[in-house]
Amino acid sequence: MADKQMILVTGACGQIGTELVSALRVKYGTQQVIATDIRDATVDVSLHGPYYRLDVMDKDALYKLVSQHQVTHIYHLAAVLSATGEKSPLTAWDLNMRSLLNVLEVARTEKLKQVFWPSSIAVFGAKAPKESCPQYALTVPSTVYGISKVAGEQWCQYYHEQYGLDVRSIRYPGLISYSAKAGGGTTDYAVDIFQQAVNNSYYHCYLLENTRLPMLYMPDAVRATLELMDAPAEKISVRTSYNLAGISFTPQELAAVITDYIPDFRIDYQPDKRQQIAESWPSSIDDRQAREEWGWKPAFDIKAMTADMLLHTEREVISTDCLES
Ligand code: AKB
Repeated sequence: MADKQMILVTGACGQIGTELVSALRVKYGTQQVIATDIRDATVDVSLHGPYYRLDVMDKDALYKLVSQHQVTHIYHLAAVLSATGEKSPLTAWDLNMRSLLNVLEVARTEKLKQVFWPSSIAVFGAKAPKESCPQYALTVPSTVYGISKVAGEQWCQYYHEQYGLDVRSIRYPGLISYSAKAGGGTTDYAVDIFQQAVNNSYYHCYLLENTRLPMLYMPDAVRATLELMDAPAEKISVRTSYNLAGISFTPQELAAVITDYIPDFRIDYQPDKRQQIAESWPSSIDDRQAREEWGWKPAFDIKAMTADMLLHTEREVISTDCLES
């Protein structure tokens, strides 16, 4: 039996939130998971449990919800991603940092049991190794999103060391899912390509064909998150954020696997500004520490992920009214 938890999720209508909220509700009970987002709820998160509109920049509103519902755990997912962040760097910095500090402060003062906060492979930049990028490689990012993730990781560690807050984090690679749109990231092509392949047998890719990036299928990402949060505290030595690896591939390799299912699928390549961001990131990640400390192991390879994505993309309509996160 899972411990009694009262969980609040920010950015619940986003790509991770949509699936994480469902998984948390299955695990802890529908009424135990309060989904929040700045926008109107999507059907997925509102029909199946409590939903509140919350701007996590509004510290008072956050405090109010936490105390009204006796929240014990927060999964803080609301964020501006890499590509959108470059369009408005100061807004991205402000949103990503201030919202995290609001969450850490409410967790500290209200004595919450745990906080989860997603970091990203975007913490790495040109000074980190491209292949099998280690846990403790240099983090000198080139995007404001990456800068906010490096700073956020340090704040998480600070709250753990200074106040004993049990805050845990994963450096997600590009996430691939069918329930909600990806929004504003550099790795979004690996989601959009499936919609376009199914509907038009054609995809115009904004990255070059040989751009290899670390990716992870959403069921693996959700399981990793739950497993990290469940792990005994003494197993968690990284209080910044854990490297996590799943599948590394190029647009050309992904297109080749899609062609096995949709033989007339065609792709062409025209790099835009996101190419530069992608080139600043590692192409594969060394996640030994997560494997050794809390038993992380991905289940999906590129073939299994593609088969599952195509199966669900055919059947489901992707909702378009989600916040990016
Ligand atoms: C992005 O592309 O910005 C995100 C990420 C890798 O964190 N998907």
